[in-house]
Amino acid sequence: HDRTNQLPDRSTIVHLFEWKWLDIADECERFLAPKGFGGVQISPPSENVIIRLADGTRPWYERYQVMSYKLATRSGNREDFLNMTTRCNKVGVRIYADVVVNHMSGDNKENIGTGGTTADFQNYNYPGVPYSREHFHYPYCGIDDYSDVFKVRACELVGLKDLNHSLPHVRDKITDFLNDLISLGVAGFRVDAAKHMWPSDLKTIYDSLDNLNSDFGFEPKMRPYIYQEVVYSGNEPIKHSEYIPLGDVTEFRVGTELKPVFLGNNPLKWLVSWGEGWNLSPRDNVLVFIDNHDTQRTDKVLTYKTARAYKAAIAFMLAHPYGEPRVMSSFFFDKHEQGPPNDAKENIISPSINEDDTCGNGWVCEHRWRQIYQMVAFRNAVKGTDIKNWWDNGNNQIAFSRGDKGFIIFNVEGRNLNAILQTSLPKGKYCDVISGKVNDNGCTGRVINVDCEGHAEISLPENMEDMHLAIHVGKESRL
Ligand code: LAG
Ligand code: CA
Repeated sequence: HDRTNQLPDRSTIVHLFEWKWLDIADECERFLAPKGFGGVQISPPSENVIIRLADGTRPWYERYQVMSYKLATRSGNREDFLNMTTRCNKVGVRIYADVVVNHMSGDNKENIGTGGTTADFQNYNYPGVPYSREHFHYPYCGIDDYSDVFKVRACELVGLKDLNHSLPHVRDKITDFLNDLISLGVAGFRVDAAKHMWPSDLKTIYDSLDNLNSDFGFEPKMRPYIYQEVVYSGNEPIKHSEYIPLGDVTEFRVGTELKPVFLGNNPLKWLVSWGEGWNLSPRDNVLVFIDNHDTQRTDKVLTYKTARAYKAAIAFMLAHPYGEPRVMSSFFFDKHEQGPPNDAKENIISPSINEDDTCGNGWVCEHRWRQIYQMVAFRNAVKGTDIKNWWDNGNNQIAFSRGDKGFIIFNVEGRNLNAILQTSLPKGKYCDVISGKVNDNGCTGRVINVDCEGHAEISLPENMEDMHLAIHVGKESRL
């Protein structure tokens, strides 16, 4: 396994945002494992405050307002959680928990959590943990200046009560919570709002974590994979380098940099130096993604709403060796705060699965889009290889191989692409994993012939459903 604790032949984590634990268990068995996904990032498992908006609906963001570390949310209870980790690990899919430990809730009209716990917000009293006033940063302040490192870490992020991690009691409660999750079979953590906590405090917490639980198939002495949410877009005093010695960091610039590229506003040829050459943090320390649950609600990145460019950007990210990739899987939303599909009793509605593998009931399920899950298989097939045969037309058409195992080509030029290119792949016929897939009769999409010298004649007309094409030596492509 690599540092992410995924199986050796896997490489991609999917964020099943707001999914229920039992649905995730089903998804691991029926789709994620067969398609080669390596892990799932789950929504925060800790009890959150129930928020009702003016129109009576529940916002997704209530899950970032903690009431206790009890595993009781709209995604499920402790038993459901164990069902998920057991069944997913059994089919080789790892679970990464989103842990919200920088803060508790904000002040809220209704005083009840998803597990029935109450609190005294004004008095900073959370008996469910327990925390009381002395466990929070004081004097109270809000984060109004990101150039002030002290404020970013010791003031309240959007009014959320800010824990003081220099106190052993606070660190112990958090450590117990994380170790509880480890005992239940998780493989690692997304540390929410890591930038808002001191690296030295986080180090103390991480050092106290148990090894992964071998009852779930982990080898002895395996450590949790920790990726820390540190939003950095340049020109800020808090940098990735402070957190990298402790674990990985989230590289948000992947999404913001690739948006203009795949919209045709920054020539693709520059991607020849993608990664550190674009001033991004070192590849061995970053989690990469096009969008997440926060950024998909802004106009900074590509999302399912800009599907053609989005699929290409994801394909590029998955085809490129830079970083450990995560793909987003969403529910449809019109309004920023809109929560997941739910019924009259406010229970989350499970996604339905259509004949063509896509989802219904309000779920986008980007990870079930052919152009996306087939690139997960591409990444698995080319694991361990470097970029080779870089080609560009000096502008908005590029192609490259991964060793002698995979080849991908993009056309954002606004005119047809016709070229004979070196792929380095073994002679044979390959099914383009973007326009189709392999079935009993061959390939439902375009077939590419590679000759005995590795050359292939490629045409990418400008008006195709997708702007890219990819082939590889795995069973999902080789005919
Ligand atoms: C994160 N990373 O550092 C999460 O990825 C992000 O989704 C969380 O914000 C944030 N940190 C805190 O965990 C989300 C929403 C906020 C929301 C917050 C708490 O983006 O909008 O704040 O969760 O639910 C909401 C209101 C605020 C209000 C606050 C407290 O939008 O106006 O002040 O609740 O009541
Ligand atoms: Ca803080």
